[in-house]
Amino acid sequence: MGKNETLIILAFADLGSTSIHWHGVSQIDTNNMDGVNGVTECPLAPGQSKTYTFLATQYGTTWYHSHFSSQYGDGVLGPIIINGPASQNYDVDLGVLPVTDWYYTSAQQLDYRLAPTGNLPPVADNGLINGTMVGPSGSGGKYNINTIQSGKTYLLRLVNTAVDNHFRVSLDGHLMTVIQADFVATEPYTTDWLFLAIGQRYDVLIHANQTVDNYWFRAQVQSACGDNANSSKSYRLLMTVTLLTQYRQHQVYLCI
Ligand SMILES: [Cu+2]
Repeated sequence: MGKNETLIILAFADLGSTSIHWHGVSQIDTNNMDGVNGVTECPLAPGQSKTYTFLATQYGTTWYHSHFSSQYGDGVLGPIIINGPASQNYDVDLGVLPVTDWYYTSAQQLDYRLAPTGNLPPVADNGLINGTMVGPSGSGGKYNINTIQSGKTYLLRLVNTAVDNHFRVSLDGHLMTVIQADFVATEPYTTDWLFLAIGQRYDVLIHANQTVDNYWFRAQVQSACGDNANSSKSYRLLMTVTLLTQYRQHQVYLCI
C-alpha cells in the first residue's frame, strides 16, 4: 500500500482483551482508530473484533502493536510499510528488521509480578533480531540468514520493538546511509552507528561494497537504561544481539 491509501484492518481479540495501535501514524479526523485503549477507545473484550480504518498520510516504515497491558512484549506486533519516494536510490528492499529484547518469562507474568511493586522490568534474557537469536549460553536458537549480493545497495528498515532495551546498531566495516527516520524522509547522511530507542524506526541503505567476507551487524544493548543478560558476556562486543553479514563469492549473507 502507499501514501494516501486507506487502510482497513480487521482485528480479532482472540487472545483476550486487546487494542491495536499503529505506531506513529497520524490519525487526523480518525482519533478513534488510534488503538490506545483507555484513551481513545475501550479495549476489545475477548471474542470481539474491530475494523480499524484510517488514511495513510505519511510514508515509510512503522509497526503496529497491542496497546493492551504488556501484550506486545509477548509478540502481538508486526511491521507496516507504506510506500513512497526514497531520498536516495537503492537496488533491493530487504524489508523490516525488528530488533527487540526478549524475556523467557512471559511479559504478562512479569507484569503481574511487578505491577504491585512498582519495580523496574528485570534484565531481559536475550535480544532478537528479526525474531531469532542464539541463546545467551551460545547454544540453542539461531541467527537469521538473508542473502545479498556484493556491489548492490540494500534498504534495511530498522525498528526497535523492545519493551525495555535501547540499542546501538552498526554493521562492521560498513557505513549506513540514513534516508528516513520515523516517517520523515531525511537528506541522506552516512553514519557508522545509530541509536535506536524503543519504538524508533530508521530506514538505512547498506552498500555491499567491501571485500567478500563475514561482517557482524551489531545491536548492542545500552545498559544505562534497561539491560540484557546476553550483553554481559565476554563476547559482548561480538555476539550481543548481532546480525552477521557474510560476503561469499559475489553474494552477501545476512545472518542473525
Ligand atoms: Cu507504539
